[in-house]
Amino acid sequence: FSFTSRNRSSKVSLLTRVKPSFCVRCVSSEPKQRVREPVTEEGVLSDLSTFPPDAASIASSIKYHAEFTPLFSSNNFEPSKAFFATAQSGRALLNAIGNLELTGEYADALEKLGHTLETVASQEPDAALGNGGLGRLASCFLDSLATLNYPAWGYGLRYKYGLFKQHLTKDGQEEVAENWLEIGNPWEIVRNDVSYTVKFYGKVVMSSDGKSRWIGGEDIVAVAYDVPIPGYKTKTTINLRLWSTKVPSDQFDLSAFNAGEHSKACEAQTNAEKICYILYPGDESEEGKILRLKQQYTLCSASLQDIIARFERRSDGSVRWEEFPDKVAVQMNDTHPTLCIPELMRILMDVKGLTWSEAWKITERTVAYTNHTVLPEALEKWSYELMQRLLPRHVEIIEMIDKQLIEDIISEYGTSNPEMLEKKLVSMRILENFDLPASVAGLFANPEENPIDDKTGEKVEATDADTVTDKEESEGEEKSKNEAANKEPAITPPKMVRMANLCVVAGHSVNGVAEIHSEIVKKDVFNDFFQLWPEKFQNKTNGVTPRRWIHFCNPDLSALITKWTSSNDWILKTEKLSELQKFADNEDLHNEWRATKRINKIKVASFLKEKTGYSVNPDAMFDIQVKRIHEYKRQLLNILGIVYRYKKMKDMNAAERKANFVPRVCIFGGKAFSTYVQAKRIIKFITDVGATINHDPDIGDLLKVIFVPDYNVTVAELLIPASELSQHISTAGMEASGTSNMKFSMNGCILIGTLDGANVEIRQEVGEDNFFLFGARAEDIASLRKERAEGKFVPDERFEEVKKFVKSGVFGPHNYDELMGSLEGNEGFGRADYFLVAKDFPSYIECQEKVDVAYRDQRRWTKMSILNTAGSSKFSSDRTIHEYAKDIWNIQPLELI
Ligand code: HBZ
Repeated sequence: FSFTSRNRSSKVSLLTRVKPSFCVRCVSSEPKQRVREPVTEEGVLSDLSTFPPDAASIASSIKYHAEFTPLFSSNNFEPSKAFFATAQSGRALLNAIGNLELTGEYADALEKLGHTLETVASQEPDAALGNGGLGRLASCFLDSLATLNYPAWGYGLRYKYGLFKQHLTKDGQEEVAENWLEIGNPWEIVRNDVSYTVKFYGKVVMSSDGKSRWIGGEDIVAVAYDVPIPGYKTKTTINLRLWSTKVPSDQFDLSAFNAGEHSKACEAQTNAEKICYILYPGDESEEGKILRLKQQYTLCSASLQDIIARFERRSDGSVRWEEFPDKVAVQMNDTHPTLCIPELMRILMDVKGLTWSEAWKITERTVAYTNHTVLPEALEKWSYELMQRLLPRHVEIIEMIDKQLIEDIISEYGTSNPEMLEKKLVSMRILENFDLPASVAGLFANPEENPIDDKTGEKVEATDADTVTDKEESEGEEKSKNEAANKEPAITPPKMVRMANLCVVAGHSVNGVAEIHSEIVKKDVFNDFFQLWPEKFQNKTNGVTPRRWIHFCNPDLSALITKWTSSNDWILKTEKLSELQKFADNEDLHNEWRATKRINKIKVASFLKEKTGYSVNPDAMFDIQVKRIHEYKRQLLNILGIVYRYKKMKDMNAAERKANFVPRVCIFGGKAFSTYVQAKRIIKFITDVGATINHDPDIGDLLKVIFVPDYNVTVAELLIPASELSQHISTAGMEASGTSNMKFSMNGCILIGTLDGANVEIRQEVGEDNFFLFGARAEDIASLRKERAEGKFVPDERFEEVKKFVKSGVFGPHNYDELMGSLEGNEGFGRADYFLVAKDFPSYIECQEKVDVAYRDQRRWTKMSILNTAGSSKFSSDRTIHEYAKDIWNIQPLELI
């Protein structure tokens, strides 16, 4: 959307969602003062000095926009000095005009044109350029960066098809591609003047000056699409730069086309364009793997070229590379942008002529890494062979970094304990399943025979007694040959590149995203690195933007908070939310609080009716679990708890049922990755259970189970304000943080959860009495799993009953063998209840009974709800961003003066 004011046209917008990547910042030497840049080729992005325009001019702008989308003119561009990760942000319109405080004017203007703001807003597609928490976190960070006037940019890929749309059929989830760009995207500005060549394949050659040079075999072009991100109540608008890929114009094979070989002529074009077709293309096939690696490299290469070009432009002809890290920070949002490390090294050495050690110092000071998962299967590894084919020079650099790491480890630990040293090397090396370099291999060949003097680092000469005779040696060889002949041929494990290890080695900072998670990162996932470099490790507890997640999505609650805290300052200073504590028992607030929640629940009831056909009672408790479907998040525990409840209800007469149970509407939502079979079975099971219970006349309004199709940011904005209980019930130690837990708590929802991720801190902040806690603790999980695997665990009788009930066929002809089997650890059904559903089941259902008791006492419940909102101030992404800025990026806000 373009707002045209009297004498200037500025474009202000927000994106929807994008796969996350990384962040860079440049630091101005003059903090607190925003310097007007000379005109650059980057054009105008965010001069908002003439805002707000009046309603009439907005109306004329909207009308104008409907007919013609103007290209951006190129003056007065005020680029931010830093950049950050890409994001998944849901719809943009209400957020953008809300941040600019133009919602009223905009609504008036639309009315003059015969439309309501609500209808117009609902037309915007929820572009899905991210997967879940990771991408949405980056969006919240962009909102906070802009709001707090930090000089930061986001970079990402402009996928044509983001995350799939989820349809629910009788067989469960069906994925449907959605071209969110089909009707055009008014929030983006194509920058044909900002494009970079990205190379793949080819070979490395030595040039005459003795330097390595990479000659690429396949070139593509990455073109910038800019998405402005306006901050709240500030003139600052930052940029999210998304890359779209195409073939270089001189590479279209005209003669092939003219000769009628149309497909051949278009091949290069398709190859280039498919890099940005979809988010997370399936990577089971070799082609899929290549495509994903191409995506990652495109993002890293184009973004770094862009950053470096900007740094050079601002250096006024005398580039001092050693200052690069003072001006630029790259925050790698998970491991997807890891290739930034060898790419920055390559550019600095091979293109800018720096030495290895100069380039290494700069790279180390520039990049930092955020870890978002402890699941070993989610820590990315790439096939060495594939990477070497696609990016031969980068692999050389990675090998050098690996070699340097080996030297560092040896110099730290010495060689007197080869066993310990070997363990360290095996766990810490970037290259997995590789032989040791010749320089150190001798240490481990036969440590007994080749001791190394710790002090001199030299081999101690073997004595006569140690010497193996030729005969003994050949006998030994013969024996091994015979053994080998009798054995299955040994499978050589594939050589891999461990991206997370590379990030930890090269980054000057490594952070987890909640206190407990950062502790696990130090004590477990990267413990060897922590022992070597303890100073690198930090915690940065996640946060969410209170603009989108309270103020815009829950306007009635926002107004209530403003009324009871006497100002709307809390939107920027969330610590003011704690002022609600003093009214936690106030009856008037209670009444208003409950009325607000009820209005939100009524909206959800009509949404559910429209999407699923089910009618629900708005006076029932709204109990919600919405998140990606994953075994560790334990949607299975939730639904088995519901089955238990249902079974108990069935065992009672109508009067007993009514007396014993609080009516509940249990809402699920979330997508399963298309190849994650078990997650898809969970969806199917939930919908089957729902179909039975919802049609059972004995049950009526006492229990409804609804799976909301196609859960996305927009659906979250509707459900969260209506929630009363929300479930964050992952196996302890497995959820890095969670961010929806923060959004629910802010909106006065009470959480039931394990001591995992940010739950731990939420419980601390809102008070133990205002959080329903159950389940095993993270520190006990390993021994519980062991006990389970050894067959020592005896499941609770109630759990066994529930499984039997499911298997009896109440929920349809399907037998759910695979799902139920996974909880028993039967042969063929994977790891024996690895996620400890059976173990936590009794404490979960007992905790749910406490929830019912609390809900019956509406005064108690409302107080708990108020205290959740009041205690949620820590979870604003403004707090998180201030911490990143201070502890990792070393940047200051730059206010527009
Ligand atoms: O990042 C999530 C964590 O599960 C969640 O606990 C945390 O709150 C959030 C933000 O820190 N992680 C993801 O969403 N991860 C991914 O989406 C992902 C996707 C593909 C991968 C790896 C991770 O290859």
